[in-house]
Amino acid sequence: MNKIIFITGATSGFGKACAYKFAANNDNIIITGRREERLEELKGDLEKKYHVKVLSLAFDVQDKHAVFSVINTIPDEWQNIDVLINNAGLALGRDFFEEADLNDWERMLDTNVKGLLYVSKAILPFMIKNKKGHIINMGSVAAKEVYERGNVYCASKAAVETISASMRIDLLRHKIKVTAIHPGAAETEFSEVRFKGDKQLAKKVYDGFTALSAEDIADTIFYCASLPPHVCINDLVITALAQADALYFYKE
Ligand code: NDP
Ligand code: 8X3
Repeated sequence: MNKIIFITGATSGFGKACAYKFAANNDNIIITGRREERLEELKGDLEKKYHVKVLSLAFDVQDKHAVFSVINTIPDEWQNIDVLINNAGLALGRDFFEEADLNDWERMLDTNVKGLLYVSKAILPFMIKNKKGHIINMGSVAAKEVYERGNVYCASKAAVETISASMRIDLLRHKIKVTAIHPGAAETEFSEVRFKGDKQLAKKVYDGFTALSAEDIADTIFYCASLPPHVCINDLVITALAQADALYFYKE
């Protein structure tokens, strides 16, 4: 197809699975994240397996100046971005409101909300110029229901849902699609990050049921991005069969 796909958080989980999915479709991929060595390894593998072009850009989405200076200097041949996948994000901690760490709250808001805003604002001029584009924002079931000790993570994803709805309205006149995807529990590095490296605690999250995989989410995003130009999936919730919403699971 040879579209250009810009993915934040491509060093792991959903973002990395998206890079493989779109590369397998012959699309050219801009992969981003903070861990440069992982980006270089992924770039090498995608180029070797799929013979597509890959541009790797290492930056922290929390760093406003880095976001704008990196994106503003993208080489000309990479500027016709067709799809932006705003996926970089994280949960930090699972604590009662009064016990939660302020630094965790700030990092979640800076990454999940402000980072998404910076990247979108930096890329939009390219899409507006081309009068086409598709922004896919990573929400969560945590945007739909608040759960105990989810406080600011849930709020950050509710913000992603609202920002997506607002973008969709404001970008209508530019013919830019906006899709928000809200996954339930998916086994990636997400819980290891949330529990700050405690692998046992992270693994327990997925005990007793078959969680979603990163590939399930990549397949869904690919589907949303492959619809005819006049069709847009606005808001999509996807969970494992064993999960009804953010709160209810059937575990064996
Ligand atoms: P992973 O931890 O596997 O991947 C997270 C990705 O985000 C990594 O590539 C990481 O890259 C990147 N990232 C995190 N912080 C930053 C930052 N400050 N700047 C740039 N990149 C950053 O988790 P998932 O793939 O599961 O999560 C992806 C998204 O999906 C997140 O927004 C998450 O909230 C959401 N989500 C996850 C669910 C799940 O159950 N797994 C369910 C619902 C939503 P690096 O560390 O190299 O910077
Ligand atoms: C990640 C899924 O249930 O941990 O957004 O909030 S959950």
